[in-house]
Amino acid sequence: MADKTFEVRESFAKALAEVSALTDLDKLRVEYLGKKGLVTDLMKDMKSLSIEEKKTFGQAVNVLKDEITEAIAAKQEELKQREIELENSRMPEFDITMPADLARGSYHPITLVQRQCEEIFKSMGFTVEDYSEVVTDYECFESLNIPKNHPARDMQDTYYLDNGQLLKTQTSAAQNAIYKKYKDQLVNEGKAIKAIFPGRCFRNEATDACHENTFFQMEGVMVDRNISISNLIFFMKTMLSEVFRKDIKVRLRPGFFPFVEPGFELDISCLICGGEGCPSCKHSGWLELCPCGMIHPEVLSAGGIDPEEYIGFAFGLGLTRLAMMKYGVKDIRDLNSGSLKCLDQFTDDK
Ligand code: FA5
Repeated sequence: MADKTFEVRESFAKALAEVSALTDLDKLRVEYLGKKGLVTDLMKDMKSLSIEEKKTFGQAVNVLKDEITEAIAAKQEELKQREIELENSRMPEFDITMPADLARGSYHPITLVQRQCEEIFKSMGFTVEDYSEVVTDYECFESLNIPKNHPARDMQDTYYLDNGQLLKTQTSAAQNAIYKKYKDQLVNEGKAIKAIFPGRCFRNEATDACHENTFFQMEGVMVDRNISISNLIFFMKTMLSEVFRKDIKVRLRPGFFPFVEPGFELDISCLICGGEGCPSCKHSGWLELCPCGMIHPEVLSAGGIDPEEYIGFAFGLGLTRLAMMKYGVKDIRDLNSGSLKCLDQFTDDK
């Protein structure tokens, strides 16, 4: 019987020496240690032996089994190591101390304009709020005095999700939450609500030089006891003169939005064509930039603020269009294109 363990040991050693891949090693393990393997078979042979022989033979088989198990584990380690070395030898050599041979990254022009606006409004006491892109119908429309089936919904072709939520079409969707967040401070501490909330908006629009289906807006609200249209105009003027640092022509005209009363459209003279008319301004010489108005009493009520006591203004700045005007980008679609040709140029403005 001792010969049998010797034979199995010899044949295993030979077979192991020929293994050069992990998959083959596993096959070998099954061939020797598996349920129907050669070592297991040896045990079956013990039936015919005396008790004394069984003891000696059993011990010999167990020793063999341990040897094979250890040899397989060692070979497995060796093969894994070899695979790693092979993998490393295929990797290109690089020196991490060398300067990168890449074009420099840059902030996106919309990020630059957004940050600039945030700084301007922060310096005037506004807080910067963050808000989600997926919102409820209540947040985006109903709390803004736009009930179901209101015609104003047609202006914002909306991407609805299966669960009834939607991709926000306007940053105004954050207004209700902001009022609720700060109303106690307003009432108990007499602290005016002054907040801006930049964010990405989505509308199922046919795109052109000044319309994208994904674009940025920055909402701003101020609520206190004695707010007037003059306050609104002051903040709009300050923001625009800080952003452009030069004289630009603006015009204010009546505009309808169910969540403000009165409402205005604030347009700027197109800086691409100097007001002559071009595709960027739909050949009108003016670009709609920042609708605004005095917050509708229903909207304040929905936010838990008593409209008999408090009043406020709101505006919805088109940040993407502002970036176009500031940097002279003629076609809004270039800004979302990921085109390095366009975006690389903003590197020095970091
Ligand atoms: C609104 O979205 C209102 N929520 C704005 C508002 C806020 C009014 C607070 C009153 C009070 P409007 O749909 O006009 O309004 O969009 C506001 C601005 O976002 C536009 O003037 C424009 O600058 C920008 N904008 C709108 N649609 C697009 C688009 N498809 N692509 C790029 N910019 C857009």
